[in-house]
Amino acid sequence: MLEQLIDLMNRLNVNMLSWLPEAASTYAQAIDEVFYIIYIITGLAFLLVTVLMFWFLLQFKARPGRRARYSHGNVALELIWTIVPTLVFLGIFFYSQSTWSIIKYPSAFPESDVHVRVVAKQFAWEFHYPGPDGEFDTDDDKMFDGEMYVPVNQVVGLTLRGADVIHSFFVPEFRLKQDILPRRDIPAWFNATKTGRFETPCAELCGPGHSGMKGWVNVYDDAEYQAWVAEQWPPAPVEEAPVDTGAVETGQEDAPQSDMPQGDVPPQSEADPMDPEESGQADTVE
Ligand SMILES: [Cu+2]
Repeated sequence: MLEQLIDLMNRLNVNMLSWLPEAASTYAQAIDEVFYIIYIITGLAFLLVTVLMFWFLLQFKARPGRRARYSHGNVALELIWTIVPTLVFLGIFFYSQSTWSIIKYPSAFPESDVHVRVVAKQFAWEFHYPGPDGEFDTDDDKMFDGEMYVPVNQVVGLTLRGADVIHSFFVPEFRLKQDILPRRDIPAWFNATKTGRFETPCAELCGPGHSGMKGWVNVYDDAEYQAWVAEQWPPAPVEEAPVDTGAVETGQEDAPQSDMPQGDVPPQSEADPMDPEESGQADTVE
């Protein structure tokens, strides 16, 4: 019924209803339905009030011989206009409760294999990845400035952390918006259903650079995402680690395969500059 109504309004090109950006997460549709229902209810209330107002204006305008009359009120009318809106609000509450809870209550969150820590600071987004060990604040962590990379059709668990003032993480296409508070980790999640590049503007006025505070969520398909992971955390150094600790000689024996170790060194040297940044930022956050 609702879908048919939405479809009809879209076909009639009722522009207010086509202003929403494309829906690209698993719960976007449910959020939109709640939005449409509230929109239709408030739209009807607006029409009713406006029509009644003009009708009263004409009906009770000043006329020769008509005197003003004192009215104490009408108990039945007052009960009706108290009870009806109360029921409407309760209806909206119960209707939206299931959608709200799965997005906002951590106990209702789905399991996720991909975890990203989002650090908001004046005026940038940092996206921290725990690396292959799955643990944050370890040596294999990586931080990406303003760019998040996630796989499509997978639950992505977020930890939203504020470094200074209140910010708000917002991905319009996912219908995900969550305030970020300083000194607090707030969990969130999404499951993107479309690949692409989605903007994450900060949605809370956070200072003079607020308007320039934005980042991007890059949603990759499985192959692209695996390739990205392999590029960021090349498997070779992990395999080589036991060789290094095992014996120095074997490490030298590997040396003739000069391409591999040389190829491996840059990622490590890349990783090293990351560490001071990482720990420095962690210090400022904590
Ligand atoms: Cu901000």
